[in-house]
Amino acid sequence: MSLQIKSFEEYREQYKKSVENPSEFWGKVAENFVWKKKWNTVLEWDFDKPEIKWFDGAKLNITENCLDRHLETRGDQTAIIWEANDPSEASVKLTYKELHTKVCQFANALKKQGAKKGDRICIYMPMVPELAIALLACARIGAIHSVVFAGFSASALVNRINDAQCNIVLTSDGGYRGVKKFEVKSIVDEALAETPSVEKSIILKRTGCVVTMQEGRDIWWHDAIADMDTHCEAEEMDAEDMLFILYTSGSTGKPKGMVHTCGGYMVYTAYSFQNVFQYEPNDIYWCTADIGWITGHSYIVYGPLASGATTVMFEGVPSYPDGGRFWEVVAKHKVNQFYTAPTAIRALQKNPIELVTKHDLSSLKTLGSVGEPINEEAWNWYNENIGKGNCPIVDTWWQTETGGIMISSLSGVTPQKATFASLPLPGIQPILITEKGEILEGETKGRLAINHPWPSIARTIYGDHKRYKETYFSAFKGMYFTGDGALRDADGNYRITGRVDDVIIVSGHNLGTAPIENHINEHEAVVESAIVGFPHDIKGNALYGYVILHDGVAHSDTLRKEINNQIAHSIGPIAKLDKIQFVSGLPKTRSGKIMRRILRKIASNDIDQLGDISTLLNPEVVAEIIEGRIG
Ligand code: 7RM
Repeated sequence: MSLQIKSFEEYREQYKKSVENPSEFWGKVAENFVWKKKWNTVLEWDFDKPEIKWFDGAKLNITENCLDRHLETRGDQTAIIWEANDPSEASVKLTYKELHTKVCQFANALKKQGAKKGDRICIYMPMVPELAIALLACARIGAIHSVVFAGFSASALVNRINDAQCNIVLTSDGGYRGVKKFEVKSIVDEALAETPSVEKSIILKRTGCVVTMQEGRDIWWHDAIADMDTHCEAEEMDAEDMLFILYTSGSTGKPKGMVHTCGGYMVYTAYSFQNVFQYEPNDIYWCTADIGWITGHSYIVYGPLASGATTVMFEGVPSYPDGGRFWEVVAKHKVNQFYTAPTAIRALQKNPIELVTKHDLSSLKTLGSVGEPINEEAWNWYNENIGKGNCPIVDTWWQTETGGIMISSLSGVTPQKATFASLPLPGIQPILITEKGEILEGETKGRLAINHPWPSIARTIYGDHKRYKETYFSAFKGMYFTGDGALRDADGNYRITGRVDDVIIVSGHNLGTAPIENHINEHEAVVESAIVGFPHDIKGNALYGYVILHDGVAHSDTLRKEINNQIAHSIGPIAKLDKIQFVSGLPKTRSGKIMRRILRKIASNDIDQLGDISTLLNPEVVAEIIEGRIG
């Protein structure tokens, strides 16, 4: 792989160059891609406006980089391996040639249905190969895709379709996820009653469930592609034209439609993919995320395909038919790079170890983690049982807004340190800063900001540039603020400690919830925990802990005492919890992030307005927690 850094020394050299002369550095990286016209300038930026332009004046189409350019060199290599929810259903392998054909064919179908450059197209589909084809077909014709995770409710879909004024919706009849066969089209029908901008919907048949088709609006996918030409000229796009919108929920208010553009996003996702995972030709790479999240966009579809990789797409869940499914799939496809989330690791860690040991995991070379801080216990379990102490773990810190991985070790190339995301990628300039804006040097902890643009930074919030500025560029002048807190060790490694909105001030002491949770989780009876603050007459705020215990462990005050002793011992008595509620689960977003907003409200007995909980992975747990609340 032409973009790969191969030694720690080279990393240091490249990093230095990227900081000293970012334009020269990224200009060179960008030469590894296919452009229809070269750029006038590599970078123009102003974080005050804010305005960021990478490769201005350049023309390209990202699908020519993900597909056409591989046809000669690796046309018969598998581009996508699709693994079904049901292990007895045959997997699907699409070569680069086949993928190219299918993308072009569907792109023509989109045009026939009236799609054109600049249109916003909503994609609400389960994890089937056609989902990847849909993204690429939109990109082929210059339409802007807006993928909505096919598990979100009709009202979530309405908000997102209306915000972007989408004219077409791509969907399926239904989908499979674990034991569930769920409806998709009926949710779209419900949503489309409130989305006047939508003119057409194309529906893929997946489960064969009964659907109602609306004359003039709805058309089956197979009918839409019938007779379509498999040749489709790629639309010429400006580097700064929008490639996609992806919604991310803020801690308050309506979701933010993050806008990513064609040139910089392509360059950075491919560059970071090749370096972080150290993908080698013929490797099989698997990221378990759903394409409904940024991780799926960047590291199932665009980054790997722009690198000519073989990427696995998985329709199912880690627990079906049993908790060994991930390892079965690794063995089946001889996966070399495996990328998942700490929440999945923690869940799988609870299973009997035979579910791991009965599968041959010897193909694995690199393990990845993303989405939240990985606690030491989970890191060790992953390292020992999955990597057999033999696979570097890349703990990749990044955000929907950053488009690509920002801080991570490069597998086997730069040093790793458990629970630390470690060093910034070339081109990424992290800063630790106090709440008041004083820049901190050396070994320290603070708020994490980035003081220079990188190619895949989101350019705006769709339709709300003011909110973009306020959210990311107003906390610290001239810097992008991540919303996360971090600490830096003497070697410059970063450990992300969690969102800074998770800091609670108890009796004047700033307490981050993440370290307290980590210490609680070390208790042998504890699976997972979440700490929030609630108003307290004397302390200002006090701590409320929600704790999940291992199956069969009795809830007792003795255990509450033990947990508090452990906190007092490891952090200090100030961090002891006033209230500890044992729960069977924590409310989580679909991407595994704890919804602290809800827990905070319950702890404060403010349960009348919990807000929208329909997008949660496990909304049912909320009632249980309210019921068992400690007043
Ligand atoms: C990729 C993704 C972003 C937020 C981010 C952090 C947290 C993500 C890590 C992490 C610690 C990590 N995009 N986060 N990765 N925290 N270590 N390796 O997750 O937009 O959905 O979330 O997730 O708080 O700000 S996201």
